[in-house]
Formats: sequence, C-alpha cells, structure tokens
Amino acid sequence: MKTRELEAVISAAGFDAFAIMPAEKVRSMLPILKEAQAENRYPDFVDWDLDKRIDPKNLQKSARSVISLAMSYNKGPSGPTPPLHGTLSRSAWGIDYHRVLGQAMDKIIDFLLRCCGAKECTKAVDTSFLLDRGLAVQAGLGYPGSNCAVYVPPFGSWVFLSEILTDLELRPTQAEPQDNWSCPVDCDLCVRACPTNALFAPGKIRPHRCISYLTQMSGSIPLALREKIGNKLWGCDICQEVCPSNQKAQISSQDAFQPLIGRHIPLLPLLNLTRGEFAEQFGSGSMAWRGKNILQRNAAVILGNQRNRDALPALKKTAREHPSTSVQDASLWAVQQIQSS
Ligand code: B12
Ligand code: SF4
Ligand code: SF4
Repeated sequence: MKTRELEAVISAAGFDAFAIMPAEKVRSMLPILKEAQAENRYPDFVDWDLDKRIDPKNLQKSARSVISLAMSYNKGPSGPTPPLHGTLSRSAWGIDYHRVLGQAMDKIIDFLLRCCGAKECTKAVDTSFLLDRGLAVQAGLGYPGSNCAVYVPPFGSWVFLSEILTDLELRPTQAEPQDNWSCPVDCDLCVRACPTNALFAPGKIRPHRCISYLTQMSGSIPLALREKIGNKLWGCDICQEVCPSNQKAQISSQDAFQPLIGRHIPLLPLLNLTRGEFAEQFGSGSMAWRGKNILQRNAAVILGNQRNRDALPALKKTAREHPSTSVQDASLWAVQQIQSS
C-alpha cells in the first residue's frame, strides 16, 4: 500500500497530522508513570496497570503498527468572561471529540480493511487504557511541552490525539524528534501560570489539583481550591494559553469544534436546567458524560467567585431546593462568599 494513498485518506477523514510506528511498548513512559504512582500523582479515571498501558498489543493482540493521529480543535481564544457567565475550555466548545475522532477513524479503518488487506483494526481515543500522548511522542507526531501537553506543529498543543492499531505492517514515518521541537530554553510560563500549583515542575502535574479535574470530579470541590477555579465552568486552558508556542497555532478547519452554545455559558439559567433541557443543550458536547449536577455545582462555585449580588436569589433557591447535596453545598458557599464581600 502506498503511504500517499493512506495520507490522502487520513486527511480526507479530517485529521491534521499523523505518524506511524511499529506496535511496540512505549517504554519511555514507564518511569514517568511509576514516579506519578509513587508520588500519589497518578490520575483518576485511568487503568493502574502500567505494563498494560504501555503496550498497544494489550488492546489488539495482532497489532503490528500504530497510526497516531492529531486533529486540531483550535477555534481561537475564548476572550474575557462576561459577568454571570462561566468559561469552557476550547476542547469542550464543539461536538464531543470522542464522536468526531471516532467517526473519522472509522473512515480510515474502512480503507485499511477494504483496500489494504488489513484483517483487524482497533481505534482508541482518550477512554482506552493506552497513552495517547506517549504514543504520539514515540511515533514522532509531536513533542511533550512542560505543561504536559503534546505539541504538533503548526497546530500547537490544541490537538486531540487518537490512534488506530492495525495488523498491517506499515512503513514507520519519521520517528526521530525534529531539531526545533521542544520548549524554548528557560521558559517556565506554564508552570508559573497554573493557579492551583497542579503543574509544579516541567512535565509534572498533580492531577487532583488540576482545574480540569476539579470541574469534572464528583462530590464537592475542596474548599481550598474553589476560589482558584475562577470562572472555569469546564476544563482549563491556562497552561496552554500562556505558552508562546501556542500563540500562532493554526486554526482548526473542523466545523464540529465551533462552539455549540458559546465560549461562555450564562450561569443563572444553567442553575435551573431540568434533565431534559440539559440533554438538549449539552448532550452533543463532551461535558455531558458527567451529567447536569456537576455543571450546576461548578456554576454555583463560579457565581461565588464573581461575588455578583444579582446571583443571590437563584443561589439561595438552589441551596434550599436542589436535590444534589454537592450543588446545595456549593450554592450555600457561594451565598456566603457574596454576602461577606
Ligand atoms: C487522565 C487524563 C487527564 C487528567 C490528568 C492529566 C495528566 N496530565 O496526567 C486531567 C483530568 C487533569 C486531564 C486534564 C487535561 N486533559 Co486529559 N487526559 C487524561 C488521559 C485520559 C490519561 C492521561 C494519563 O494517563 N496521564 C498520566 C501522565 C503521566 O501522562 P500523560 O498525561 O499522558 O502526559 C505525559 C506525556 O506527554 C509525557 N511524555 C510522553 N512522552 C515523553 C517523552 C519524554 C522524554 C518525556 C520527558 C515526557 C514524555 O509527558 C507527560 C508527563 O507529564 C488522556 C487520554 C489517554 N488515554 O491518554 C487525556 C489527554 C491527555 N487529555 C487531554 C486534554 C486535551 C486535557 C486538557 C487540556 C483538557 C482541558 N482543557 O481541561 C487538560 C490538560 C491538563 C494538563 N496540563 O495535562 C488530551 C491531550 C492532548 C494533547 N495535545 O496533549 C488527551 C490525550 C485526550 C485526547 N485523546 O486528546 N486529563
Ligand atoms: S489545566 Fe489549568 S489547573 Fe491544570 S495544570 Fe494547566 S493551568 Fe494548572
Ligand atoms: S509555556 Fe514555555 S515551558 Fe510551558 S509548554 Fe510553553 S514553551 Fe514550554
């Protein structure tokens, strides 16, 4: 099979970049992951078995090659948050990326099976145990920044990553890192900008302090970190936004990542959404998986941070009447924040 043909299919499917590597273990990730486990910095929501995570063959035994893929979601900066609004990270503006990348990978898999003689192909994006970033780096698709994100020039770090495993033996693409692919020497802007000190050293993160995690976790957000969340309703882009390498990142051509509702979400209507209204408004985005109460809890925290008295009646009502204790708790906290300001 000609690499050019595959390249054309990958591009037509909507991906901005790809790299191919043999389906080998990502050994370079093992010490990084072990250290994270030993220092109690290993993320929730992911498999604890490291030997399993580094080996693509654990997802598809017959795999001989990995196609690592990147799709830009960069639709420009969000701009300042208007009063009584909460801001979404750029990755959450559009249609759920699991769906967008999943459907794009189906087109490539269809080509591999029908036209190239593949017998088995497996796709993975985010939710598999595999290391999307580690595979992208090992395949030569991009490089890891000090903010932990993988950069794929000229798209910066504003890319989703995914991979297709196939039993075909494909010719590996450039596997050596390119000369100019690294963080500028002496830059530590991302580490200094992190509001919670989640990112505390180059490439080292305490996930449980990351705003991205805090806005997705269940239960109540720890008191000490509520003010640090600022206006972030879902996700956090600070360590990517401050990065010089991201300032001229190419804009995504994908319509799917245009904001579905907006870059900033009005919070008072959000507090009162019913389950049906939530599904209608947020159902096609990637935030939907955590459900309505999580977003309503975050909305209450942001209103507390904004200290806008116009929010008091709605917050008092939620503190009294909302069925979720974490939403009640966040609303009560917000009322106290506003009243004490
Ligand atoms: C758990 C998880 C989280 C957790 C923990 C994040 C973390 N940094 O560990 C939380 C909820 C906090 C999170 C947040 C975000 N996430 Co997340 N997350 C994941 C998930 C499911 C697993 C990540 C994991 O195992 N982490 C463990 C650590 C040790 O490894 P790592 O994050 O993979 O990154 C390492 C490599 O880049 C590594 N590395 C790789 N090769 C090499 C080689 C060398 C030599 C070195 C030194 C380092 C190195 O350096 C990093 C170590 O710090 C992946 C999907 C997946 N299945 O891989 C998505 C993923 C990493 N997340 C993603 C995104 C977009 C985000 C957010 C930007 C979302 C947002 N806007 O809020 C933030 C960014 C926060 C940050 N600065 O990392 C994208 C990243 C895309 C990219 N271009 O890098 C992924 C790949 C999802 C996807 N398929 O696109 N996430
Ligand atoms: S996403 Fe936000 S909270 Fe998380 S490490 Fe980056 S700046 Fe810190
Ligand atoms: S802000 Fe600086 S140190 Fe951080 S990822 Fe960007 S270039 Fe690297």
